[in-house]
Amino acid sequence: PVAHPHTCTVIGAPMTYGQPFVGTDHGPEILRQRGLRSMLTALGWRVEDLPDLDFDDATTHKPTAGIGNVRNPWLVGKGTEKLAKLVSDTIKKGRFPLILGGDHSIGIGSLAGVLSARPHTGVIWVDAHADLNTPAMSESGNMHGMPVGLLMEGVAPSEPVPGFDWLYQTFRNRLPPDSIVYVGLRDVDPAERELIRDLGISAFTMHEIDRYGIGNVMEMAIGHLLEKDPNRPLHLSYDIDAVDPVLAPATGTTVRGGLTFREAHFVAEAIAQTGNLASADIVEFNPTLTNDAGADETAELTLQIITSLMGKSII
Ligand code: Z70
Ligand code: MN
Ligand code: MN
Ligand code: MN
Repeated sequence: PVAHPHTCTVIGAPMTYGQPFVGTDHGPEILRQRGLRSMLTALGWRVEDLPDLDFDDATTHKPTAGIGNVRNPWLVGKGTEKLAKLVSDTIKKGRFPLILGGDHSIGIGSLAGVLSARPHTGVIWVDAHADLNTPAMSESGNMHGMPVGLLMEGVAPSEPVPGFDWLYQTFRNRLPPDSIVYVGLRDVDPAERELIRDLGISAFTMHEIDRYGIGNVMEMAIGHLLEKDPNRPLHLSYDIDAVDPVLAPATGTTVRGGLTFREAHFVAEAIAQTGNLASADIVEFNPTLTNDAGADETAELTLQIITSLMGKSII
């Protein structure tokens, strides 16, 4: 296990520009209101709670429209640049960045920041979706479907998307295809499927979870990332849409047949138990897309998953 930090820096990343809906910007404030800080303190963490990043200042001085096939590239680009710097600085201070989305386009900033501070990081991507699109591949133009694609070695575009010069200057580290594992996939675009096959990316879809059980899947997933270096730091990116929409209805892209309540927690518990987890994002909670009961339930589940991944054990 890596020497684990004792201070967790909570980074609110209220991004909405990576997908079509408002509402994902309420995630950080709702999780804080529901007692995130005291739950972390109860687990033994010192907590540094920073003000949410401001993702709206870019609207005043940069073009906001889509460019080519990409929606809001300047807004996502400027916002994720801020996040990348903060994540990298936080890790260099010896702290654990806990990044609260926001839509999953913030993963561009998280991954860039993590790879800058610790190039050898292994990544666990828990999601219904592969988020492996590039602008050239994407059918939607939504940047929450591109964080892995923009950061992966051999996949990332050779020229910057407008707004992403920083990703070709200071944050040039990329993620090798053997340094990520997917858990929970069930809605993958044809071009993404081809890349996963061609690059041999490790993917545990819902089919493998059904076939082997979540216990074996997490053993294989973590084993894949840690086989060459058991001390390797791990980054977890947890899209709440990985969880079945019956349990987590408050998200932009629900896909039936997701993780059960216990599977959703087991994923987080298994990663916490490695002792290697060094940074995490939890994304795509959107309280405005369902009724109040659904929003409450999804918020509570998100908070519980965070406590599991930050070290809560049942006994
Ligand atoms: C699709 C795209 C996506 C989340 C939807 C969907 C991507 N592959 N990600 N919801 N969280 O538009 O690229
Ligand atoms: Mn310790
Ligand atoms: Mn996602
Ligand atoms: Mn998703």
